[in-house]
Amino acid sequence: MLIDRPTAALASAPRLTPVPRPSRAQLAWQREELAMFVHLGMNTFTGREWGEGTEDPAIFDPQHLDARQWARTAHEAGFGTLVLTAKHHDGFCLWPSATTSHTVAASPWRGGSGDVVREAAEACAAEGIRFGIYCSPWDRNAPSYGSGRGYDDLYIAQLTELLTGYGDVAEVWFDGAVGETARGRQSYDWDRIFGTVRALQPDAVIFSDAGPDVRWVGNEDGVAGATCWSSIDPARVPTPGRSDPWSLDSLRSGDPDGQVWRPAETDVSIRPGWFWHEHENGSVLDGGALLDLYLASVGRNSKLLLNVPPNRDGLLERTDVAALRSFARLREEVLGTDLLAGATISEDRGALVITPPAPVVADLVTLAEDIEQGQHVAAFRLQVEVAEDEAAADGERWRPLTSGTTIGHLRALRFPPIGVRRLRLVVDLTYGPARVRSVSLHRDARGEHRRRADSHD
Ligand code: FUL
Repeated sequence: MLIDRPTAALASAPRLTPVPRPSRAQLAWQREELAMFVHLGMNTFTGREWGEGTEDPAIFDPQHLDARQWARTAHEAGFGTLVLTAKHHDGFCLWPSATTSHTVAASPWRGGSGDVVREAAEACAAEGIRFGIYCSPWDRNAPSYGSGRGYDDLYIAQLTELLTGYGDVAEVWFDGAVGETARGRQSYDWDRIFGTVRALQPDAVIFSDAGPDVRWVGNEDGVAGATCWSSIDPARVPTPGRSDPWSLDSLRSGDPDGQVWRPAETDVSIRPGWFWHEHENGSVLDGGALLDLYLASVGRNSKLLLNVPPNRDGLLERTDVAALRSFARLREEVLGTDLLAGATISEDRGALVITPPAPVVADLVTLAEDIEQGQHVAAFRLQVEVAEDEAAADGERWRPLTSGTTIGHLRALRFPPIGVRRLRLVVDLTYGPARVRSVSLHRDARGEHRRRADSHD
């Protein structure tokens, strides 16, 4: 239910820096909650995850490629953006780049006149979702890789083609992978790279470990930090590609005193690998597992970038499509019903008391903070009221239900099923005015099945 009044906090910590706030693009990015990653390329045909750069373009032939199927599946399952691997580490370009001959133009697909980037961009436009691009800086095919400026120029030329030839790009995705070559170790000119995106697609959000707009969550397991601030100290992760615990910890949790707004994106694959491999067809996450990922990422103030890779025909597998549909259905079943609908709110000793029209049984709570003015809540608790004869010796009728630290765009917390007559929200600590926008209770019947199954083990 929506909360129509300010939420008071018992204590307030002084902020050491001015409060960062999201830009319009960052807000739109986060409110979308779900984006689909599409890994397709040489690896789809070689069965590898990282190609060498020596693969023969003759093997790239996804004969039934249908980008409309990808975009439609994404859209129908509630995903707002599709991010395509225009080039992976093997350097093979899914568009006919003028910068290299290692592209789709040298493949048999569509007789050498195909362009996957164009088909994907047009499919997204036709299906009403946004389009994003991942063009790997690490390139094991480019002869100039490792030479410094020569490769920088090539990479900027590729980005320029991608950012000027395919309409609006909502997200530009960078990883920090670097390869050693006989020529040396390429160090990327991030200022120039980010500057190129800003100049050519000023409304796009730029993702990398080091932002600038959106940060990596620090792992590929699909789980954001239980504490997850959208603000971060940029000095802790100044460039992409660092894997020391100091950086990963910062990416995972953010920092309440961070000077910049840089929310976390959680990238994870629906399959064990990022690319399609036949032997992984039996290891596709099902709808329930995807809902768990959603609660552990979006439900921890992050955005979920879920990878769903097309097969050698250029199509998403039936299993993957079915899993996405079941994920959408489950989201609707579990989160689409707010058991606190129609509840009334009152105030009690600085806390909010929420009374549903009739007692409800719930096992999941979701809270949302109004983040337009920044993220402030650092600690909160939820309590349930027990009957008079169950009250503590001192007459206290509020029992702990669950508690957490940050809220942000969304915070989801599970607990064993419990009957709730009244719910009390206590905000213990904030770094600014608390603005809890909604509190909802849900029932995820799957939890009970699982627990039952567990108890049989
Ligand atoms: C990483 C890459 O090394 C993986 O192959 C994959 O593309 C993942 C999303 O990003 O940096």
